Amino acid sequence: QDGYYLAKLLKSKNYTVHGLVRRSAGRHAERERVFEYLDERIAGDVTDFGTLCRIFEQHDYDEVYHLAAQSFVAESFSDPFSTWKINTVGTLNVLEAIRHFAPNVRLYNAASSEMFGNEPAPQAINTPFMPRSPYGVSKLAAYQLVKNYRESYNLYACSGILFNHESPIRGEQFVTRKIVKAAVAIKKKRQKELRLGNLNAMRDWGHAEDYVQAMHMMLQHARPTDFVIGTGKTYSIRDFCLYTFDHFGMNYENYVTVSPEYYRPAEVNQLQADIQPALFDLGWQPTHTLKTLIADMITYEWNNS
Ligand code: F7E
Repeated sequence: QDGYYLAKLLKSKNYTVHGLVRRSAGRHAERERVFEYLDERIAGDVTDFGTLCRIFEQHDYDEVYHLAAQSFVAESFSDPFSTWKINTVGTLNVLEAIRHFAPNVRLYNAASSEMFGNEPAPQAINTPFMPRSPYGVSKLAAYQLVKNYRESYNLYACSGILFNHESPIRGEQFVTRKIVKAAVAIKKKRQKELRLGNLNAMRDWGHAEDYVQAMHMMLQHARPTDFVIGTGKTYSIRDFCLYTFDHFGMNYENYVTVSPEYYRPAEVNQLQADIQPALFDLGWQPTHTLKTLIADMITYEWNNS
């Protein structure tokens, strides 16, 4: 999702865009679509240090956006080892390869609001980090590594602590896409009910298309600086269900059931970004509200399912 919108943005600014792409046997249409704006696909994987070294040795990049991750929080509880390897060791591989072969590159690293855990909202750059999942821990270690490499080796390396961001092409396991997909399928009489986990968790949801703008702006900033990126608003999963089903004149309570299988061993209860530095120091602001985000997701789902 983020790679797609970022490549689209960079092409509109006349960049040449290379994407690091893992080999995959299948040709899933949605997976293919994310490559639409790439000038070149470079075969590789962030867990493979040798390949990263070769790539940075062979190309003279100006900017690197490190977005690769095992990004599903629930999966990180069932497979913490891969999560750590991809998210933390993967970031270390990128940093080491850049340090040796491309020390003048500008690096953006995708950090996450999951690093805050249950610290009281709103969360800011100086809020303590108390992650509640192997995913959050892996992202926090990667964030600290980026900071450490910036300070130790004088690299232009910074992290965006991004709160949840969604879009029509969000992965289908994430709660927003799951709700929108189900509401459309129920309206089209292809599905009868939707099973979800904790409806009381609260998230600060923005649109991925807005958030890639912030990534780009961070790399144009005079000094490498970490920023918190969100909308500053927070809503529950229940609110998201209510607005989405309401769009079709349906009451979500008639279709949504709560199932313990979707509960997590530890939950992050409320995320809400303090976006003052993003507004005033970075000059970025979101253009979407939760309702325009939902409308965008519904339109795509309706036309493509
Ligand atoms: O869950 C609750 C679930 O999986 C949101 C990733 O991009 O944002 C994302 O992480 C909330 C949680 O995203 C279901 O318990 C209820 O409280 O959509 P999600 P996430 O875990 O917040 C952060 C910032 C990242 O960095 C991550 O990479 O929704 N929830 N019922 C459910 N969640 C899912 N997936 N499925 C359910 O049925």
